[in-house]
Amino acid sequence: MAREKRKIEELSMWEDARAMIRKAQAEGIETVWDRLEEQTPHCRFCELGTTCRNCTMGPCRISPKKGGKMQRGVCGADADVVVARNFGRFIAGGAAGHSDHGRDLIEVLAGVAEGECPDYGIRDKAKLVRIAEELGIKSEGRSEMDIAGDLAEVLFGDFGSRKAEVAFLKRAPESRRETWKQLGMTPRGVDREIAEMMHRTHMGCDNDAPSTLIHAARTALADGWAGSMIGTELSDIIFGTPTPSESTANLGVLKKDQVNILVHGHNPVVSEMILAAARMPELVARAKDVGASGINVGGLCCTGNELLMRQGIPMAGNHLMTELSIVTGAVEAVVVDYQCIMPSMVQISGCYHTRFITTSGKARFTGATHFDIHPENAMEKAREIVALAVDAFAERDASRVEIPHEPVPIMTGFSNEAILAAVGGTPDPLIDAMKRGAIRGVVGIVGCNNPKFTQDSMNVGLAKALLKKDILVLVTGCVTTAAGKAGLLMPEGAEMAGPGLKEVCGALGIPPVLHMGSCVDNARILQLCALLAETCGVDISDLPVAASSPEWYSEKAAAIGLYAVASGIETHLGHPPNILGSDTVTHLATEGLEDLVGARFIIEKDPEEAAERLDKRITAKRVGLGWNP
Ligand code: SF4
Ligand code: MSK
Repeated sequence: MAREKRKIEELSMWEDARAMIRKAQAEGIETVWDRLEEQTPHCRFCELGTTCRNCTMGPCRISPKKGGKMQRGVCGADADVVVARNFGRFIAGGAAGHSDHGRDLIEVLAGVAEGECPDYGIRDKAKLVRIAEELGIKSEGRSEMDIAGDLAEVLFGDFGSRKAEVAFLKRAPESRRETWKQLGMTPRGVDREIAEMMHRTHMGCDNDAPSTLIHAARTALADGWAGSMIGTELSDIIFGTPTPSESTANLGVLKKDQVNILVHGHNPVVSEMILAAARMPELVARAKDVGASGINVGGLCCTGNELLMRQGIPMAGNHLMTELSIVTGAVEAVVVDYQCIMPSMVQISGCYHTRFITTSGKARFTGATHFDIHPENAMEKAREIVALAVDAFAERDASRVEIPHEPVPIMTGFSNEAILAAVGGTPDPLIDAMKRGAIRGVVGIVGCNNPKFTQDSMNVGLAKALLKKDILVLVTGCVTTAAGKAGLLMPEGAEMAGPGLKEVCGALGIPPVLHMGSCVDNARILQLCALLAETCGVDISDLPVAASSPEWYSEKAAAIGLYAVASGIETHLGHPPNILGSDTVTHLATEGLEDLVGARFIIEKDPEEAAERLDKRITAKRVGLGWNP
């Protein structure tokens, strides 16, 4: 029987999205939902994770029918081995993405130290000194540039093979590090763990699913405690540590009378320059010459989050809004760096006057206009890009412009430094609030959109359900815009919280959901958990904290989930990774890891039920600490 096509209301919970899906349909523009429809049903073997293409004796498929034919690949690998290998490579892909992003920041810092990147500098000097000292670099009597150079060297070392453990691992509680050591999970070097994952999963190597999964966790930990953490800390040093500020979100942030430039991707190295160029008087004057009243830079996905956190730019949308933003007909240019950028955006841009501009040699798109941006030429190229966008304004077809909705206000900028400052400089007041049950627990809701879900329904549904239980929610990545559009990123959102959380938010003037940044900034959450654990004298797995990625889609999100679990943080996923073809792997992920690392994955597609299950964990941990449940 043919499946019924999903109604527009089932595709997204947001009116701005629905309006643009309607417009796309009316204009004959294909979107992510159309392609999902065409791809459904997906290959069952691939969904189960039991296809293997790791050599040319195959490709092979392992049948889910126990005892039937095709129980092993040509080489003899069974379902457990195939699923574990696929999952390991999936994690390696995610860890590589975050970590290569982190490496790009080290290169900028090294370039700044050597005087080769005049467009960049050190905006948070105190943090530079603090991090350098933390990593054993002397700062007294030395120039900033010398310190920055040494810091870059130490962090470059985290990518290699010469260390017993990555530098920031010292931030984890001793007991956690001991667990990792016992399990052979200590991340030694980012590139080393990723390369070893690829090696282990070559035909004829690691043919024991648990062993492969332990290394997958090690690879993910290299992402969380090194690649991502380096990305976050160096972005703060170079571009400034975020402090609370207000902005706006949804497609209504686009301006009818201005040149609209959307920055998309993950790394602030390019987007910070685009923003700086867009604020230059000569380019604003050029915009006025073509009839616009100014230049408006808005954010998409995580590059948007980076600039929102530090510069307060408005957020046009998250992952599933990226195509739809162009459908407004009001976008002169989409400027991208890397990750999570749908290739279809090139075609959709081509249906309008929108210039689709790539900036990284690592992320070229056929049909895009490419500007090869390096730290040495960034501002010069950014100026050219903004000029191109300004000139495109003249080609905008006013009859095709539709900007839905008024933007909603949001509050952002909650770095750990800002959170600690808000509670008086130490974690003690936060812990006191947790002890007395005003804040019963903390859950980080992070990650993506996935067209398989009604956009943001899980992200928002889970956040709301947790708040009611006096559980403080931290968000990063694409959940940010979801929470913002739902009114949860404003202090007034505390009205939706339980009495304890409402009281704390009211006293501090903060929202019940705190925005902590982009995908790499989940490292901030790791660091916060480590700090809370150290202050309480316990392991991270003893804390009433949890994580969730309700609508995740990417390899990076899986890596985040795995480093959270391996760090002792129970993690909910709205749907499973492609592992269900192996009982061993599925059991390890959802049960067995609890015995090894003190946390596991929960898979649950209903937000209320997920909140119940996370609450159960939080309650158990509170009891374990001797706090009232
Ligand atoms: Fe098939 Fe084994 Fe080759 Fe994979 S590694 S494609 S299971 S023969
Ligand atoms: S951008 S990884 S869709 S959060 Fe970081 Fe959003 Fe997920 Fe990409």
